[in-house]
Amino acid sequence: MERRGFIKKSSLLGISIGIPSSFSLNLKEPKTVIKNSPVVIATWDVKNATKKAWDFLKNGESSLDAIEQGCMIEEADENNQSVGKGGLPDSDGNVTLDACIMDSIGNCGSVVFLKNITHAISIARKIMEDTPHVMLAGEGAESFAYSLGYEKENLLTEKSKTNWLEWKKTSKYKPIINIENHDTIGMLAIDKNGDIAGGCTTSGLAYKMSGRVGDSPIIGSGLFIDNEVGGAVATGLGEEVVKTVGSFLVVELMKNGYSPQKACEEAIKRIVSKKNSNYKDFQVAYIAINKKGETGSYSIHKGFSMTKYNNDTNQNYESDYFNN
Ligand code: SD4
Repeated sequence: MERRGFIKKSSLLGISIGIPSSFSLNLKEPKTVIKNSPVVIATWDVKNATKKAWDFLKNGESSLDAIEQGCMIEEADENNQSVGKGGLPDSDGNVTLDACIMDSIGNCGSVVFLKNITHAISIARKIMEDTPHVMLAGEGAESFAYSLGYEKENLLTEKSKTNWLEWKKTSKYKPIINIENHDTIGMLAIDKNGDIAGGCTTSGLAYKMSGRVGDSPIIGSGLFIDNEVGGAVATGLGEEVVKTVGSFLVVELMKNGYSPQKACEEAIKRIVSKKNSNYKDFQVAYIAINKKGETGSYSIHKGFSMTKYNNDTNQNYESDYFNN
């Protein structure tokens, strides 16, 4: 309550990100001691996904493997209507997926407007590892998946089809806070070596225009990792995240001394303090982790939560929020 009050009253001016005049390339390995690793955090209440990632981390697997495996849980869960199979479709009734992944040495892969394949996160990883590119879209991405042995699947479940047909009766497009932009999974993990990786996977906004791509597959917006600093992921109305390159902003703020919590708060303030911001009508949330394994999360509205798994404990934290 106190912090909320403070934030509401405090200046909403942005901070400037300066490059020290003595800037020089530091090619040495970072010396940070990782006290709180391994650890995994994710957007929304996704205990099965974080448990899966945790099991991988606990067995000494890499943060990258943990991220992929954790995200795959939500992609395969037909009850999660924001990710993978069972995702709510676009206005034409097509389920189209966006995803991206980043490893600890700055590699990234991304897939947009992917149809007929459940595990977009794995395709993003393969794009990162097996192609000279960062991003593949649409038919090209789908063909690439088939070349890897993936089979064509119908992602539109009966439940999502029924919801879409109901929506079509009015065809009114106005995503509802925490409802039609809920449950995209963004996940960040630190493994036993202290290496950070992250991923993000979604079916995007329900009933979006055909061809619409959100923030989730855009490196820097939906996800960003700097292994010497930390990582961040976003969820909510992607259009607003993209406008402030939100996840990069959170990581850059941490690089400039902000805690993960303060960095998430500042990134949300950048959105709500925009001239003519209609933030009362949409949700955006960030989660972040720094190299020490400290975590933070913040959302514009109540209703968002972060799931965290470390020390053999899986917990869901109601996020602190800006606006009631
Ligand atoms: C998007 N950011 O496509 C995603 C939606 C989301 O929980 O996060 N849903 O804009």
